[in-house]
Amino acid sequence: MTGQSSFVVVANRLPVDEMPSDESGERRWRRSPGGLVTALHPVLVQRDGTWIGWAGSAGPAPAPFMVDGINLHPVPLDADEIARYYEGQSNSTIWPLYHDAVEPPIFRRRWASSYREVNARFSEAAAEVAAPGATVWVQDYQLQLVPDMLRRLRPDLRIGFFLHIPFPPIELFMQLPQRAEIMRGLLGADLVGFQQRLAAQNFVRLAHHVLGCQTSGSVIEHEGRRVKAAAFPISIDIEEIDRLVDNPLILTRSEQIRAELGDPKTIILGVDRLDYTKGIEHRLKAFRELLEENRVGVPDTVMVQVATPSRERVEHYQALRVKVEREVGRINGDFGRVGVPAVHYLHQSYSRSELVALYRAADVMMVTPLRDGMNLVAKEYVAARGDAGGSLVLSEFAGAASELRQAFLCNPHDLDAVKDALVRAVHVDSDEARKRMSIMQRHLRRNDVSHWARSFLTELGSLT
Ligand code: ADQ
Repeated sequence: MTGQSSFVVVANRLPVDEMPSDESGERRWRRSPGGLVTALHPVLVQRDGTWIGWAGSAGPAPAPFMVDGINLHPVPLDADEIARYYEGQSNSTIWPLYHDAVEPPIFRRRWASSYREVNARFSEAAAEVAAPGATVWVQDYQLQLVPDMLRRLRPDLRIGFFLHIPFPPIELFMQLPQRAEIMRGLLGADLVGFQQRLAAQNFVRLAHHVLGCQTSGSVIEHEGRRVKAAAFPISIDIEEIDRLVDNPLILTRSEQIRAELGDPKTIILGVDRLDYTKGIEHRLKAFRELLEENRVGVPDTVMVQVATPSRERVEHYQALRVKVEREVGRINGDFGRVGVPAVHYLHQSYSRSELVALYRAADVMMVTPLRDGMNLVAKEYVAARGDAGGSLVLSEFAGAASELRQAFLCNPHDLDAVKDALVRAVHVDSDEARKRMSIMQRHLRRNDVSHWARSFLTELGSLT
């Protein structure tokens, strides 16, 4: 059972969005925006690669198809599996547990067994399309059992795994009823990549603690093989942002946004998926206290919070939406004026160009997650500020904080620290702001998403 592709990506979702079907009723797709697919596109095309993933709707999967030179191999999920494997085990057990349990993880045996079944299905699909000796790159927390399952089906393959979210310390990971199974699953890979060095170290320690593996530095001995764990901090598609920023329409749009907001002196911006790990409530509370203390005031200063709809059927997310919207209402009730709200709250998705126009309009970008694997919004904001304007307030608990050291860093749990960082970012003199921004931009230019993909694949290819 071997296929044609010498390079295979396995991810929960295919990198395409469905468009309305054409007149003959044929389904139509377009490549979704995103750094991951942009970075992998050249490798996929050059090596007749295949991307395996779910197409996004419940029921039978469409037949394999091709978009932009990439072979797409859909894996079906039925409604029960979406509820148990995806919303349950992936997003109500693993997601909160791996993010410091900022919301309590929920453990259900039925979810775990659905996760196992779906992981087996993805593994079988990969085993079917991979050519002899192919490289397979498995992505993220929804598919942690795939490396081991796939190795059992196809010992000839070179298997990499990359975790986009944090990997927790021993004390937290040990809560997981499937802890040994997950560790064995990941150790099926030759190379396990993380966003942060600390996460890779947690993984090595856990391999010893849970399975009794011998370890030496970043190498783990498992079932007679050597598995390497290392950090590969993900990044953004700089060229895409450059192209957007170079478009005069976007700069016009950004001026228009400022005018629509009443030409305030300072625009503070937040852009996040509406997720409890992103610290949206803490940020709003910090802004409210600054208004109460008259350290900032409407209409000179306004805040724009974009909160992208996310995982709307998961309970924690429904509760978060209510809390965030209540807080926005409270701030606007207390501090807004007719026609001038203090917080503009937008529960919507945007095009890439509108997002970049917002980045260019914002004087201060607030990225204050309680825990985040990387946080690409922080990197996108810096990349969009080729004018070296603007300031970034960044949580120490975002992976991006290890690289963007010139941001105004703060502990999002310490409200006074968030307020101080915000005030410093609002009042920083323009020379200093420019210097900070330029250093961070230089870093991103050398470390974009193609660099990330190349480093991972080179390391995977060089392992013996
Ligand atoms: P996310 O938790 O989704 O990613 P993030 O890294 O910030 O978080 O990426 C979000 C992406 O969505 C950004 O590219 C952003 O521009 C886009 N986006 C956000 N709001 C939008 C809106 N309203 N409209 C359109 N686009 C919007 C996970 C991990 C992160 C890790 C990434 C990549 O949680 O820590 O950085 O994967 O590995």
